[in-house]
Amino acid sequence: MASVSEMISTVEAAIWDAAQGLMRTPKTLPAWLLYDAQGTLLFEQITELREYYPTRTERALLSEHADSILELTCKSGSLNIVELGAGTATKTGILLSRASRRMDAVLYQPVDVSLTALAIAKQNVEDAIPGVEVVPQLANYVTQPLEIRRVENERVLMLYLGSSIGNFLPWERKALLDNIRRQLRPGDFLLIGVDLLKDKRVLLPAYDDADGVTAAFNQNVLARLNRELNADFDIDGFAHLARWNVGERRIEMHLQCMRRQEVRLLGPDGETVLLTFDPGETIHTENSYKFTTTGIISELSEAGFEGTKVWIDDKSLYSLTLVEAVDQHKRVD
Ligand code: AVJ
Repeated sequence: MASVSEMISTVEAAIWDAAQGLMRTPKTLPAWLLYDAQGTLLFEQITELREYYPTRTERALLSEHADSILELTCKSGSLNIVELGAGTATKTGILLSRASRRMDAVLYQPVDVSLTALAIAKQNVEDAIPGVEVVPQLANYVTQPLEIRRVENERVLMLYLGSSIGNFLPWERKALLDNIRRQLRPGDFLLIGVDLLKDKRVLLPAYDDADGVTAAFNQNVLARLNRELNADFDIDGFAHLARWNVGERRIEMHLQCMRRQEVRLLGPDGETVLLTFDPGETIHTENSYKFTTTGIISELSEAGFEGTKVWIDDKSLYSLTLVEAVDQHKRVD
């Protein structure tokens, strides 16, 4: 397994890679860049905002249906849970503590790009839930293969919560689900949480809160480039913009340049790169796709998952979908 310092330098190289999106038109940055230590903390604050319903709705669904989920997925006395984009694992705690009450052994393997988040996750879970072994993995689950620890014939329950899959374009989503399926064995489970399609009057405020926390979260990506690539963005010169793209069924976050700016940043070989931003020009920093239950089920089935069970809250804001990996050869399409 790669050492932590090796993994960190991989992340650093990826940041320079990510900055290439600023040299193209239209300017873009990948959404994962939002989650450095500061961004992770700001996102935690977002999840507690009145306007941001996904986290609390998902938490309620998890706590209401934890026993059904465990009933369906635990076929023996122990459980092996892998979580993609685990963050600080606050929601997972519900499932883990119910699991630890029912099982002799629970192994929890959180995977995230944020070292800060993983450290908090490990601490939180180990302090609060005795009997759960936490094995964190610093990895970008999109670009890097996972190293899932297997316990003999144990089935894996993979969690992909928080509608994180909504960050990806449809073709990226397909590649990601195919990749997830390849890392699982027939009989393993995937529990995926997605934000449902709804009125933009509910969606937009969730991404443009009155307290400006989402704005700070978005602007922090420039602060990160200032810190990590020695860039000199005038951050206050960029305004947070949340848009509902009805055709694509996604919320977009942008940073809109208020006045012309020239920005310098340091390239990997110490060279200075000059970027110019025109007034009104935006940097597209995130997509957050919204789903229908039939849509997500068909994407999962295309990737080789079946046996669907869906849980939805009474306002139809959010859904949890549980599927089982099936033997690709035995599939009938
Ligand atoms: C963590 C990607 C699911 O899209 O709702 C929250 C991130 N961005 N507010 C989302 C986010 C702005 C969040 N995801």
